[in-house]
Amino acid sequence: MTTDTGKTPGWLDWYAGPSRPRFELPAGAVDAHCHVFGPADQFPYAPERKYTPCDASKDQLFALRDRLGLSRNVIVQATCHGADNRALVDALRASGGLARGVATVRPGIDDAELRELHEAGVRGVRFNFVKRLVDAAPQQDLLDVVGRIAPFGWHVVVYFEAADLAELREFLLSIPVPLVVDHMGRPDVSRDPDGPEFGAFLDLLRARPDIWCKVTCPERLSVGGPPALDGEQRAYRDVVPFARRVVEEFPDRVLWGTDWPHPNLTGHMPDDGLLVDFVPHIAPTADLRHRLLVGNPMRLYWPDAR
Ligand code: 0GY
Repeated sequence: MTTDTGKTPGWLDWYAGPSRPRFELPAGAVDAHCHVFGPADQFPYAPERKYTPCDASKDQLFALRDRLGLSRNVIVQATCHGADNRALVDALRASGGLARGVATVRPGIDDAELRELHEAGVRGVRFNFVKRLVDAAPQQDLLDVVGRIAPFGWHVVVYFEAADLAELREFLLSIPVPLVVDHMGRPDVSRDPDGPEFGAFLDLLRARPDIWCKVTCPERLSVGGPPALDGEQRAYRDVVPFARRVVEEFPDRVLWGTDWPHPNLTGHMPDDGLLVDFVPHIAPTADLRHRLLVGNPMRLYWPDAR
């Protein structure tokens, strides 16, 4: 439920003053999943939104990037801005080439608008199937969007929950451009990583070599809760077997990101520094970490960079 004047009741603000990670990121590391929200007085939230967040500006995002030791961002359009990509484009333009974007577009968008998005740094569109976040869009509308963006060489980022994969699988596999799946398809991590639910997700990744996976959001997926701040990195341990499985089987098509400013979390707001410290648990070798944090996102979003 949202109000016109303020944040959704119970909204948790992002964590100011995150710790500096103990894990030293490789040079050139990319935060491949993060958002900007507003500021609302400049970039109002969409009337059809399902929540009203706190503002989280481009400057605050870039400050986080620098504090954590990251080099680049992939900014993903969040549902609270609907298909109004102005805040996203503003952030991309201000980034000096250090950010790429994933937009939300409707089928009626014209080529001039798509070109403008491309020039700003957009390289994909997001299809959100999470029922609490959006009203369902007809699949034909989504395929029409795919037809429009394919000539630009863009991909489709998909966000769905594990319970909906069986119903979506055929449609997802029919999308004729690369796919990037958010947050490992949101597994229920209280289940067995070797069980049928996560097995179905791994089978989706096996079905096509151009399906990528974000091994993101341990703070969202964990049922074990936040880290015990006892000097050892114990955070989100229940997510490790899932993420590690994906990283080890698909090392060349995994991406990592903070998900800052962490919309719709209940319970706790993560310290983004600890999210960086989580990386070595899911990518246990320097080679895997380099692919996850640098090589893969650069290949997908900055293929021309040297
Ligand atoms: C995320 C997760 C969420 C929200 C959105 O676009 C969005 O509103 O993606 C969520 O609530 O799970 O990736 O930021």
